[in-house]
Amino acid sequence: MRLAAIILAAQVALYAAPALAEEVTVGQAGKMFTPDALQIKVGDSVKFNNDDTVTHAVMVAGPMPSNLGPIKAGEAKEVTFDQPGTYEVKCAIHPKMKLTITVQ
Ligand SMILES: [Cu+2]
Repeated sequence: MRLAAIILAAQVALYAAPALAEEVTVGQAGKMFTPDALQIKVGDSVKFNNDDTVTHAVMVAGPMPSNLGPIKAGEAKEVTFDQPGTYEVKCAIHPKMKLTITVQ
């Protein structure tokens, strides 16, 4: 009975917590970002999966620029967006790869 009360209290605390930051996954296959446009919230992070057979190098331009460096085939890197705005993401190796991320 006591254990049940503790579990119930823990569940209530979980539901009452503010919305947690989300992790959105972007694929890189066929030398393309999929999707090529994203809308996320401040504090969310984007995980760049390299599903290709070649290395990609993700560069993020915008209010909080970052250079993720090379991401080998089968690997992934993640970046958190703590500032709102529009970000243009490119691959430094394949300039045709483009992704726009809007952070609100
Ligand atoms: Cu690339």
